[in-house]
Amino acid sequence: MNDTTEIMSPDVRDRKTLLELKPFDKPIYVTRPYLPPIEEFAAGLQEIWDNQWLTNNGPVLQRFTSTLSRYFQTDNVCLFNNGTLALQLGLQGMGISGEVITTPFTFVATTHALYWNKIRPVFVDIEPDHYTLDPEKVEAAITPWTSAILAVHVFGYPCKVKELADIARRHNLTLIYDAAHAFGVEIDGKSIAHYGDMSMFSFHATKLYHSIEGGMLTFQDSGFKQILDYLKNFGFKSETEVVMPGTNAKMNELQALMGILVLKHLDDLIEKGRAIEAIYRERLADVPGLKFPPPLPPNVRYNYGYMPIEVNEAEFGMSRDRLYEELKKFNIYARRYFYPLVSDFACYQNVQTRDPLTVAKGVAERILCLPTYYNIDHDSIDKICDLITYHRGQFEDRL
Ligand code: T4K
Repeated sequence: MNDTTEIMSPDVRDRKTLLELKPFDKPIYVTRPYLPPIEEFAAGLQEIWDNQWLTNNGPVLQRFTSTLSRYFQTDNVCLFNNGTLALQLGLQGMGISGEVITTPFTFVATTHALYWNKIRPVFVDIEPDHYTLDPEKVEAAITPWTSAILAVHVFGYPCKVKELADIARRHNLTLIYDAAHAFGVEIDGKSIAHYGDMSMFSFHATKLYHSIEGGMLTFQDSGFKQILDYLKNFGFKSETEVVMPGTNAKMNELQALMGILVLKHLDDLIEKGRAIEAIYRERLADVPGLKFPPPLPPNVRYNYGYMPIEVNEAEFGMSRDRLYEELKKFNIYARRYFYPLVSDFACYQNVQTRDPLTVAKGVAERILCLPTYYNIDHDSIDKICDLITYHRGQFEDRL
């Protein structure tokens, strides 16, 4: 063993040459939607054809609602045509106003839902391990105008639910979770849907669990369901009565069918994601300049919907953006979720933010979500790791 080899990590020692690494024939995306066996979908379509009923609280939608009620062990579920409208209408139905404390490290729809309710977002910083709202920063940002906290279980990583619940209780604030990424996640054997006053789940095609497009609210107050049913159906109470200015946010029968079918495969999808994450973690653990979120505590059941890593340019020898571009040359489409921060988008730049958002700004510069989905084969994951390791190796050679 010579001196140079001694200081190299095992991954770097085993690294492939660029000649051995060829671009993928087909694009490797950050995610792909799970598609159930087409025969199962066809059988469901036949039923929809027979019913000649496509939307407006049809029988498949009703079955889907009962299935989810059983899954989440609550009747307090309401389905929508997407997660954005679910959150927007949930906020509206709860009468949230004034200021809401929220995270800038999320998909822009979280903040848009506030905007459409004329609520002022108050962005505060996240914690560095799992990127969820920092409870201390939340407490420091409370003013007499604060009505709620809107926290995001980003990448399916649970927020600090106990601390946030405690703050909400002490300051009499409503606690709302954007759980768009967190279907299937549990804390202490209890679904994440049961934390806070209301949670929104997205069933968009890019999510681990999906219904093509779709969204769901779960909530604590059973009286709230009636209001949500009005809001998503133009405010109709009966054929001749409109009790509030609602909109059209109904889920249709085809979405509901997909949702029912994908649910049957959820455990398998989670298991496949777990195996993929294990390969990434093993292959890239010792690569300098790459950071994985620390493993979650044993009381959390995770869903493995995303595979975020952080790229530290100084140690990795290449910026996150450069690595993202290099991967693209090999037909690998990793994604920089969530860069830019929502607070940096043109439409929110004029929102006054007292918190310097130091952690969130750093994470947004370093974050990269690697491909993970049920039918990506393990050789492809290995090849992505080879390529990342190759780039770090190039840097090591230059040192
Ligand atoms: N809150 C949070 C925290 C969210 O992340 C989201 C949505 C929401 C709220 C709002 O929920 P929804 O209203 O969407 O239900 C995607 C999704 O469109 C969006 O739902 C999601 N978050 C966000 C994180 O990601 P894009 O712009 O990255 O999607 P797109 O079209 O670039 O797709 C990503 C990759 O997925 C593609 O490169 C290829 C693959 N793909 C995508 C689709 C649609 C497929 O293979 N097949 C497909 O059908 O936003």
